[in-house]
Amino acid sequence: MLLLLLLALLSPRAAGDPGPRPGSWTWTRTRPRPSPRDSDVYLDLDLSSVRHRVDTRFLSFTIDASLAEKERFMALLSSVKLQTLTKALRPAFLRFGGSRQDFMEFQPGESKGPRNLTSESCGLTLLPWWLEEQLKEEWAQFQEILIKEDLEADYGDLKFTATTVDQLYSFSSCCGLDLVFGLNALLRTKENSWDGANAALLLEYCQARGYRMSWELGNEPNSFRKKAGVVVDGQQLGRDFAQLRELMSRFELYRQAGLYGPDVSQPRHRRADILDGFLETGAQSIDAVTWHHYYVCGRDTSLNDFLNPDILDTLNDNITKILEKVKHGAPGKPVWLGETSSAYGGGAPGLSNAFVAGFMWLDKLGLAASRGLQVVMRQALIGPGKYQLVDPNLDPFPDYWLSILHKRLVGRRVLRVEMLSQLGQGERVRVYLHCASKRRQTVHKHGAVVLLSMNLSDEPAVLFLPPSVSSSSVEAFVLQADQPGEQGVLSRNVMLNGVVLKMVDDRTFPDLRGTRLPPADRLQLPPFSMAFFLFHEAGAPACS
Ligand SMILES: *[C@@H]1O[C@H](CO)[C@@H](O)[C@H](O)[C@H]1NC(C)=O
Ligand SMILES: *[C@@H]1O[C@H](CO)[C@@H](O)[C@H](O)[C@H]1NC(C)=O
Ligand SMILES: CC(=O)N[C@H]1CO[C@H](CO)[C@@H](O)[C@@H]1O
Repeated sequence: MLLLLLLALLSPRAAGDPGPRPGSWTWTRTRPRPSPRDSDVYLDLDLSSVRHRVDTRFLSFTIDASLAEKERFMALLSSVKLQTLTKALRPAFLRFGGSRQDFMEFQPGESKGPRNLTSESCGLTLLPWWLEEQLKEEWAQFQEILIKEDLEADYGDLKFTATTVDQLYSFSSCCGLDLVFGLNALLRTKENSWDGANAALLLEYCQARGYRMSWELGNEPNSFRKKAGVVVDGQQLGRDFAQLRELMSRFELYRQAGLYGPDVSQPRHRRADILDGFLETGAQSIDAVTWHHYYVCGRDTSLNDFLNPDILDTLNDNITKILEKVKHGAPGKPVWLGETSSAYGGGAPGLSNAFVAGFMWLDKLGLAASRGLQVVMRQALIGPGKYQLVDPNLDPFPDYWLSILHKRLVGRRVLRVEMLSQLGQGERVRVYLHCASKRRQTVHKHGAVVLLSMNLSDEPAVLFLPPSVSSSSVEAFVLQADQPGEQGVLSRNVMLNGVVLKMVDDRTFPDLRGTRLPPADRLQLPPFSMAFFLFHEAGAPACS
């Protein structure tokens, strides 16, 4: 069943008019429709067939391995506040990796942590507030050193102990996440094949402790030359993965465990060519093909880039390229964005942690699902740089709030929605459609769907709804910066339906309910806004 959604535009405002205030979005009752204009946007929805089904852990995230550079910072993972925020993002994978993973060596030793993790032992290991305050302060300073190391791609060897592994596992297990551990691929023999001896020690330790987890090997192997003066070609890397798979098969706990790779950078010039060779020899060994993506360089970008639909579209081209390679080299393998964010090099100061970063994040989530990518791992939950989900004080950045709404509202089934015309507007309105999350009771009973939408420009847009959807009640979750206008998007505060989002205390979330709206035939999407519109009684056959 194809339905038409008509999206019309309000007439342009007079110059000098500051425009509607943030939070001033309104629900408009049915009025006679204006006749279609050149600038009208028609959306074509298909509520009857499932286009793709993504993983239950679609929205996942990473911890950058740099957190382990000083073991004491791993204790930050025992923060009450961080665990509260993280639990709300389950189910998800937690990938531990990044540039430093290929310089890390495990030093087995006695473990101090509790052997069996129960909800009681999770409670016991929480960090006392005074220690948390002290660590956060030191961590904020230490980040500067880490960022400098990253800039210079200057990494020293890094030894990590059982304590690091215990704290990482305890965090992921207490928060209900599935841990993916990135092993060092730069431990190599004279013949330039992978030396798995150190990994064997780690697997032994983890099995003895009963840690259920999955594995990766190597981070952005296409830049090993730059980082370490070592060249590993794709076919050799594939053989290294086969060797790791063989190693895993010797451990009862890891015989069936996941192995993901090769975590190559996004396709640019010939950089992704390593993927072709890798798939020739390594495709059998892996459960998903992983690659990384950033839109721009953090030191060389601008607000315009963050609001530019052409830049958002480059991800689509990258996905096409990767899917082509996988179709040829490993047909049917799931494809994951194994590490991704707005800007590489630690993010863009003032942008990657501001409200405006949400356009890249929400568009990436929508686009990746619509192309059938199974998992998207956000760099990073916590770490150095500007693109984290929480700040050095462990308070949420705007993208955290966007993530939590996505997790709560958006289901696994991806539906088709297309724009039939948007004359001359450069796709500044972007929409994606999913069945609502299973957590919403209305999805089975009434075929509830959720429309992900954003407006990248400075004028309000009106969404006209087709009859089937317009007879449904709507729950609207409209996100805006707490400051008006184009500069307002640089704010680090985000409002949900006009109210700034902020934790009540370390264990208590603010009200994240939407605004219930009566059925009507149009919705207003304010300037520079993102929104989830949940249609409770859409009756989508694909969702019931
Ligand atoms: C701890 O785990 C082991 C093995 O997983 C199990 O046999 C044992 O009963 C557990 N002990 C407690 C106290 O839960
Ligand atoms: C991938 O995206 C980047 C920008 O992020 C672009 O420079 C590059 O050309 C794209 N590659 C392909 C193959 O589309
Ligand atoms: C709010 C809004 O519409 N701003 C933009 C929303 O999208 C339309 C259609 O592309 C643009 O014309 C508006 O400027």
